[in-house]
Amino acid sequence: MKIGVTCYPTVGGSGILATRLGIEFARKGHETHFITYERPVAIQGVDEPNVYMHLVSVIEYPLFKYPPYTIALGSEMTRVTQKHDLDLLHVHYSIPHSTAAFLSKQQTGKPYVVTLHGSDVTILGSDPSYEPVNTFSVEAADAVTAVSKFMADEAKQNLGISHEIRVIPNFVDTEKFSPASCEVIDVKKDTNPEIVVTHVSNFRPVKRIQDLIYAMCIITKDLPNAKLILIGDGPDRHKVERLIDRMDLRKNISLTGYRSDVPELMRCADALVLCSETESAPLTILEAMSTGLPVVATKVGGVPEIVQDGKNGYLVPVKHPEEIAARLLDLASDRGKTAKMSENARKTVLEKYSTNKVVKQYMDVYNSITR
Ligand code: GMT
Repeated sequence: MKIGVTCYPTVGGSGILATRLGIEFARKGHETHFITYERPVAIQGVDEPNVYMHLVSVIEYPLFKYPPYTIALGSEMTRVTQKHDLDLLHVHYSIPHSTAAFLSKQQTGKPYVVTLHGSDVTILGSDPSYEPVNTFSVEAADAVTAVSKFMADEAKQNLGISHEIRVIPNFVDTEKFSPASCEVIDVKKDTNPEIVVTHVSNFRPVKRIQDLIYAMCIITKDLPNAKLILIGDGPDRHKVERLIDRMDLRKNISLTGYRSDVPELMRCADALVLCSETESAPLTILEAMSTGLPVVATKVGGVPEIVQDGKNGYLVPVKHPEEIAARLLDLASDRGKTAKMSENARKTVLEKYSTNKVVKQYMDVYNSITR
């Protein structure tokens, strides 16, 4: 089979998921053609067999305040579909990709799959600037999938989608993210921390990293050497750094920036915290759980579909740093329970979120619309 994949190549989990899925598909002997405005970050520096890249070019013109990207993308979709005889297009994040795929289908007759990931449904999808055309383009798809039940329900309620939506969860490479001992020198040589906590994100306001800093401020009263490793970067970084200084937590909190050794860093932690105000199916939670880390996460969106409170992690209310702190203190004090949670976290991922199990579900969708 030959598929065209479109996603946001440089920002966000939807692009990472789309890229990993396209690569897995190609590894199974199929052909994947990425149709994007840049080479996806998740495949930079890697040459994969059966994977092809087609970059969308957008012509600037003095009349254009907003160059028409949707037309440029749809045109590239049509060209690639016809030239390489693609069987289908799979677009991740509906705005504006589903509209470009719809337009392309009018010319090629080839089906398209839309995967709903997050703010394309919860925030932007219902905005009048996009709503009628985006909803129409999703409804007109040959198959629609969502990364969590929460996302599927939101699409029905928020966008009024009546199309059947198949829930296919996000997945993680369980070999790459596997439990092992900590080998990162600068974490190992640390001052015997009572607990090492980590957080990985793009530092957007929605992640509410400040709540985690407040939680660290609380726990360091009992655990003076507790450590937090913040991995990633983004718009809130300076705000976060200023807060760390103000709370005098420099010795407890390190910011690593973007790192290519996230699995190794996770192995040096005892828990991961994600305190976002909304999430549909966070990859970082799956990666941490796969590494055997109990997760402390806010009870929002699709998170409770993954984290079972008290079993493989803890759920806390959003905007309540004291609750995050209480759960971290529990994890630090009851090592027996923490070890059990760690085991359950890994087991959850192996049962439901491994690459093979999830890729097969997408294959079923592709087969059902190309037969
Ligand atoms: O929706 C967004 O704001 C961005 C989007 C992305 O591209 O990362 O995030 C969503 O999709 C991810 C991949 O499925 C999920 O891991 C994130 O939970 C989800 N983010 C939100 O719903 C805020």
